[in-house]
Amino acid sequence: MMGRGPTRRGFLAACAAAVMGPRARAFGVGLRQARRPVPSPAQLEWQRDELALFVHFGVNTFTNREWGDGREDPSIFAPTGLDARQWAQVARASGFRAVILTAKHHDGFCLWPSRTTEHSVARSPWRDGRGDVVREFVEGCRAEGLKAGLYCSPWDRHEPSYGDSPRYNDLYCEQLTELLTQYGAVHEVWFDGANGEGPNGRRQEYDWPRYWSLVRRLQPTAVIFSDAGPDVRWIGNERGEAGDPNWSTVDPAAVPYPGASGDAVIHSLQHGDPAGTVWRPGETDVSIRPGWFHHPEEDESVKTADQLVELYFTSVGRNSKLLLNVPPTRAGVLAEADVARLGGMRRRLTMLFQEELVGRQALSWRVTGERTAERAVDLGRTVIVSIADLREDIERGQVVARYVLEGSDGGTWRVLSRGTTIGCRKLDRFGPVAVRRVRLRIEDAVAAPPPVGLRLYAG
Ligand code: FUL
Repeated sequence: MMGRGPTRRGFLAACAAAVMGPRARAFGVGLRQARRPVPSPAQLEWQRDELALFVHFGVNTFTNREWGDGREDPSIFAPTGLDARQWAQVARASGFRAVILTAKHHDGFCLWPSRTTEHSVARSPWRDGRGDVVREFVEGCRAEGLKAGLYCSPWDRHEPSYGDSPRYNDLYCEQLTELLTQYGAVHEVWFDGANGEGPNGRRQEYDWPRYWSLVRRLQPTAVIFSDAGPDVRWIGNERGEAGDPNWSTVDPAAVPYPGASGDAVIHSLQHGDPAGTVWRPGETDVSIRPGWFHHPEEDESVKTADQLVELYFTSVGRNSKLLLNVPPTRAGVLAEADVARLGGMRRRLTMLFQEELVGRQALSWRVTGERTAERAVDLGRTVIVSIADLREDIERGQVVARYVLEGSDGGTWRVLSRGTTIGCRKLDRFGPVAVRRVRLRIEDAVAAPPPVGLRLYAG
C-alpha cells in the first residue's frame, strides 16, 4: 500500500505534536483525539440523506449498449415521452433525497446543448433540437424538493482533442463550467476515473486538482465524488456492499488518483483507515438492473424489493450512502417494474422501522476503560427485537472499532450481534429475540468513545 505504514504515521504524529504546543499538552489533550478528522457540513448532510438515485440515460439507451464509442449519430437520441419530473416523483416517493444524472457518459454525448461540441441533444430530433435534459432534470428535482447532482465523464470517446491533454482539459473544464453555472445548485459532482487513449494514440492526462478547484469555486457547497474523493470516495465495488469495517477516515496516499487500480486500492476504498488523516466517507453505487443503462431484455432481471432492502442494510447500514441506479427507458421514464420494486422497498423499510422500542427508557453510559464503554437500557417489559440501529456522533469523528450487543430477558446475557465499526449508522439484524435488557459493549476504539446512539426495532 503506497505511502502507508508506521514510519510515515510516526513522522506525522511528531509534526502534529510539535505544532500542538505545550498548552494542549498541559491540558492532557490526547493527540489522537485532538487530531481526529471530522466531516464538513456538506459531507454530514450528504451522508444523512442516506439515499440517492442514479440516472444513467443517453445514447446508450437507444443503441442498447453500456459503453458507447462516440460514433453515435445524435439523431438516435429520440425519447418519446421524456419526463424528468416522473424520475423525481418516484425518487421522493421512495424515500430518496438526491438524484444524480449522467449529463455526459463515456460516449461524449452531452444531454445539454453544450457550446463545446456538436455531439449533444442540440443535434437530435428531441424537442426539435431545442431540448435540455439537464435543465428538465434539475427543475424536476427542485419541484420535488430533491438535491440534484451531475456526472460528467472525463473519458470522452467522441471528442477529437481527447488525448491531447492540455487541450482536452480546457474543453472538459468548459463543460464543467457550463454545468456548474447554468443550472443552479449542484449538490454532488460525480467523477468517474475511466481513462483511455485519444485518436492520437496517447492516454489523456487528467488534471484532477484543476477540475476539483473549479468545482470548489463554482459550487462551494457541492461534495466531490471520485475514487480519490476529495469529499466522498467510491466504496470499491458495484455490488452494493460497503466494507466491514468501514471507516470514513482514509489515508489519502492509499488512493493517489481516481482510477488507480490494485488490491491495496480496493481494500482501502472498501474499509477506509482507522488512522486516516482525512474524512472521506464511502458511497455505494449499484444498479437495480444488471446494466447501468436500460436494456429491454433486462426487464425480467430487476432487483426485487427484498434485494433492495438488503442493499440498504449493506450500504446505509454499514456507515455508507446508497446511490441506486434506476435507468429510464427509451421513452424517457422510469420503467414500471423498477418503480414497483422501489415502492416495495420503501414499504418494507417503513414496516421494519415502524416501532422503535427504546422510546423514553433511560439509556445509561458507563466508561469502562480508556477505549471501552458500555451503553445499557432496561426496556421495562419483555419485547421482541430483530434490528439494532447504532449511531456514533460523527460530528465528533468516528472512533468505535469493535463492539458486542447483548440482550437478556432476566437470565443470562446472550449475544445479539457483534461488529467492528459503527460510524454514522450501523444496522444489525438478528433474532427475533425476546429481551428486556440490552447492552452494547464497546470493546475497542481508536480514541475514548463518546456516547453511542442505540435504537431497537421489532422488525
Ligand atoms: C463506471 C462506468 O464505466 C459505468 O458505465 C457506470 O457509469 C458506472 C457508474 O461507473 O465506471
